[in-house]
Amino acid sequence: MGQTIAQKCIAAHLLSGEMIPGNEIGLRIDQTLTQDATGTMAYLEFEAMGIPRVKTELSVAYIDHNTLQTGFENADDHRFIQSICYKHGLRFSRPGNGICHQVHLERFGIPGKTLIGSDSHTPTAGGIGMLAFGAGGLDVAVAMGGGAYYITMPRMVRVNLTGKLSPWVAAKDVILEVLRRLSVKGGVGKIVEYGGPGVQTLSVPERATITNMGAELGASTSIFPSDEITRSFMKAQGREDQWVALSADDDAVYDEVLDIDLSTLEPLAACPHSPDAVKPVRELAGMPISQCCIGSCTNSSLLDMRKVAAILKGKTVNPAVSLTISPGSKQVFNMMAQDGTLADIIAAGARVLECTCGPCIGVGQSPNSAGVSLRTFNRNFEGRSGTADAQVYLVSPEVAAASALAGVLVDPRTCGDAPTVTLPDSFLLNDNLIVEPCPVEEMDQVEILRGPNIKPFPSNTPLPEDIEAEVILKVGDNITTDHIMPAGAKILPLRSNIPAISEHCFVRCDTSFPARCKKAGKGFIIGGENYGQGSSREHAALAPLYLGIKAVVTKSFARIHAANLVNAGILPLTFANSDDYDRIEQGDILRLSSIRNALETGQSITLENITKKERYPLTHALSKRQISIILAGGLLYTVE
Ligand code: MIC
Ligand code: SF4
Repeated sequence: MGQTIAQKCIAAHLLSGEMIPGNEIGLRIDQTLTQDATGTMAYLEFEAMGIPRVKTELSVAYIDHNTLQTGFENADDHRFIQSICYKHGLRFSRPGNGICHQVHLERFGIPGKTLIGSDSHTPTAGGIGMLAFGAGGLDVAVAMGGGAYYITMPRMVRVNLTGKLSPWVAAKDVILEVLRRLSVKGGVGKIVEYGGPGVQTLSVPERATITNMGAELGASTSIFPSDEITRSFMKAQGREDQWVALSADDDAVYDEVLDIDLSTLEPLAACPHSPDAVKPVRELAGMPISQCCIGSCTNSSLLDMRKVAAILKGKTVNPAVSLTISPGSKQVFNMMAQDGTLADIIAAGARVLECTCGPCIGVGQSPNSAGVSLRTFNRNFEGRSGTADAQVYLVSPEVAAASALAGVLVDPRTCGDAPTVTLPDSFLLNDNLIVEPCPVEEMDQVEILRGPNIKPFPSNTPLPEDIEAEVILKVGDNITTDHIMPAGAKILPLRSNIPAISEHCFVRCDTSFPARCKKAGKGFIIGGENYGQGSSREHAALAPLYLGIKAVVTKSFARIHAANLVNAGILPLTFANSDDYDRIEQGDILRLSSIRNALETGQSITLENITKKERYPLTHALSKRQISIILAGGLLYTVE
């Protein structure tokens, strides 16, 4: 039987397990990446493992999230990460070099190789044919040390692309269409693979926009074939020698097939507050807007910027609108400066920001109260922009730029001819913001620079035999890690300080959560479907751990968050009958009796509601390996 692209990559990297959907498999990881907001923890964990040099083919640490530096914290973190990289054999991408996923695609991604990154949008590299996963920092630390990365063998979805995008319709509209059809839970437990004749009409940056937002489907990852288009992109990046062809076998078998005729698509928008609340732009046209933000790891390529510049050229941004532009990388920024597109953008009145995540993670540019913001980003969760009542719509760069001029949401198909822009035959190659590690013989002399905000990883004890505790919080469906552990300019500087950041845990849902946890000393969280979707931030597990949360019981979990809970030593359990969720109230006292024994022996698990005098059967998806991690109190206690 033939294989899919992902199955080929998995087979070539398989260290343990069988490639049967639902089974745990261990993969050899060729490359890792981190960004600064998750990186400090990942490197503290790597240090705790005592491994002198990274064992991967390539590991890169990017500084792209926390570059605001309103205090010493971020700058201290940058110096810490830089010194770690220098000593332990990683490349360091200095602040100003760009957003991790964009730079990785340009400079380091290799078709057929495996990559894990401590950021949920790591699958962006699937646009160049890499098998790339978002993971918690601890999993990345283990992979840097040469250990396997474990996932549940996913099922395979094929998105069959035919036709060609019409003028003014963009790659963003392709992934918004997939989100509209599949929803934010539709990709859970699956790898989304793109194929069909339509693939040849999409450039690598366009493919990367699509794989980037596969994260919003909840998919394990997304991947495109590596073909002649990939080859010319790599050639233009001076890396043709690293190109390999990669495609699915003709008789590959998929669990699900989705057909999309590109020529039937139209401009789309994801409405507040979920990436799958997708509507045609034409239905929303005329809506007044006050902000447009163009950039983020989804849409910040040179191609995107050139389209935007062509739309803005010779015009002025509407006085009611603030338009920000964040190029994805120094390469993009520099080329915009050289080819004049930057001048067109500046002349039109756009506010040009650094090439970082910026507004996407709430680091600046929060909209006005109840403001309508059009963003080319990938997430529009409530409050993520930093303004609690802002209305964020996710759109293509074309829609954002045309609307910024009009002051209202416009369907760009009403704006005349679409800009025709192309990618260059060769990109500007200048890796001077990548710092190489020190020679091995010098590493002992390298001092690690630590700031006072960097606090150790929270400790845990082995899982007790019985857990009796209160339900400190009950939440609904689709809780994001932005709810659990918010980001933004005020909270992000505390990413290296779990005691301090845990004061903000769940405050978007309930401001008294941290105080009530501390008072109770231990507790349960009850959640609905798709609990923990969104970011890979392990802080969404470490802060609850620090606050005494012992188990989270839900209707279902998002993949990366469930793995982070296990790594932290918090039990992720699910209701066998999802109606039992309704029977539990916040404040109820729950009990898990003989839980160690039940996990070790595979016996059924029952949750006792002492307050209501009821019992609910529970299930879990833990592998044997994960059970031993939970029993030990977390992954760090099992690494030799
Ligand atoms: C995000 O988009 O939410 C982030 C910030 O990039 C996160 C990582 C983090 O929380 O640091 C992600 O997507 O994993
Ligand atoms: Fe940065 Fe936003 Fe991309 Fe996350 S989604 S990596 S915050 S640009």
